[in-house]
Amino acid sequence: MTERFTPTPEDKFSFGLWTVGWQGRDPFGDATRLPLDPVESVQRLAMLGAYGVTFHDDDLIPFGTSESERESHIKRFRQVLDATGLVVPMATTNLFTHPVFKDGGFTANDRDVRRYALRKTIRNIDLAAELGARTYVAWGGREGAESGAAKDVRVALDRMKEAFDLLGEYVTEQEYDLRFAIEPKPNEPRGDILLPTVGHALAFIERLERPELYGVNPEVGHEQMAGLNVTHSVAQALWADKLFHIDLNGQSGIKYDQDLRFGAGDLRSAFWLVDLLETAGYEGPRHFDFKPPRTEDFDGVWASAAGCMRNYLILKERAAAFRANPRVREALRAARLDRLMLPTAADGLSGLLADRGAFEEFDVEEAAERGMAFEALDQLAMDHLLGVR
Ligand code: 3MF
Ligand code: MG
Ligand code: MG
Repeated sequence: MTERFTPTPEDKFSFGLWTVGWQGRDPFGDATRLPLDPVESVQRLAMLGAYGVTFHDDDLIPFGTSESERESHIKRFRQVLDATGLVVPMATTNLFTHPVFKDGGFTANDRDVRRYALRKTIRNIDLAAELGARTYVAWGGREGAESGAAKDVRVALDRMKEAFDLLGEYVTEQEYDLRFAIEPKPNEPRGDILLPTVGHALAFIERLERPELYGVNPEVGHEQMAGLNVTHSVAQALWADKLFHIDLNGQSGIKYDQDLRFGAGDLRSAFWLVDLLETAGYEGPRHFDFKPPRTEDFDGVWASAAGCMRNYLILKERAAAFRANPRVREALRAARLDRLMLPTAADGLSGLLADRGAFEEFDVEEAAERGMAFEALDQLAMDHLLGVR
C-alpha cells in the first residue's frame, strides 16, 4: 500500500530552495529555524524522490556576494546536482527581498531601480540557461501599490511590457532554449499587485512583442486568495497553450498567503486540479511552492515536503479511479458531458439560422425541465476522494 505513494523522478516533482529553506520569519516573528545549506536541501530532496530543484538567484548566491565567491557557490551546487541526478527545470529572480525593491523591480517609479532589476534578472537568466533550465519564472511580488495615486497602472504596465520585451529579446539573441512563465498573485506583499490573476497575465502576454515566449505559472493559493477556482484558471491556461509551469501548495479560503503543503487547505480543489493535470497532457514539472509551518523543526520540514508529493500521488490515484469507474462514466453521460463536446453549429451560421428547431419550434419548457444530474456525479467524486469507492 505504502509503496504506491512513494515518489520517483518519473513523477517530475520539483521544489524551490526557498520552500524547505524558509526559516519561518513572518511579519510577527523571527526565524524559528537555522539556514539550510542548498547542498543539503538538494541531497534531502533527492532522497525523498524529487527530480528537480529550482531557485531564486539569492537562494543560491546570497545577495551581495563577490564575483569569485559567486563561482564557488555555483560550483558546489553543480557538484551536488551531478552527484544526486537532480535537474534544474526552472529558475527565477528575487526582486522583492532587498529594500531597493520596495516599490517594485520592473515597474518601480525609480528608473535606476528598474534598470538594476533588469540587469539582476539577466545575470540569473545566464545561470539558468547554463544549468539547463527551460523555464524562467517571473513573480512580481513588489510590482504594485498600497495607495491610488502612487502608481499610474497604465504607465506601469507599459514599463512591465518594456521589461518583458527586453528579456525576450535577450534570450532570443543568446539563443537560449528558455521561456518565461509569469506568476500572478493578487496581493501580499504589496497591497495590490499588478497582473493579479491568471486571466490578467494571459491578457498581458498577448500585448508583448514575442507572445510565444511567455506563459503563466499559476499558484494554487494565489488564485484562491483572489476567491477564484484555481482549476478553472489552470484549465484556461491549458486551453491557451500557456501552462508553462505550476506552483502547487495549499490554501484555506480568502485570507493571508498560507503556503500550506499541497493537499492541505482546500482538498477538493486539489483533487480536481490533479485530475486536470493528469488528464490534460501537462508534461511540465509538478513544482511545490509551499512553506513548512514555522512550528516545525527540520524533521517537520522534510515531513512536509514528503507530504506534498505523497498527497499528489494519492490524489492522482483517486482521480484515476474516479475516471475509470463505470458508474462515473455513466454519470458523466447522464450529466451530458459528451454533448458539451459537440460543436454548437457544425452546420454553420446559415444552418443555424435556417434551423426552425433551434428557435421557432424549440420546446423551451421541455428543455428547462431537464435535470442536469450533477449532484449524483459530484457525490461519486466525493466517494472516490474519501476512499470509499
Ligand atoms: C510568493 C511566491 C514566490 C514565487 C517565486 C517565483 C517566493 O507567493 O509564490 O515565491 O513563486 O518568487 O517562482
Ligand atoms: Mg506564493
Ligand atoms: Mg509561487
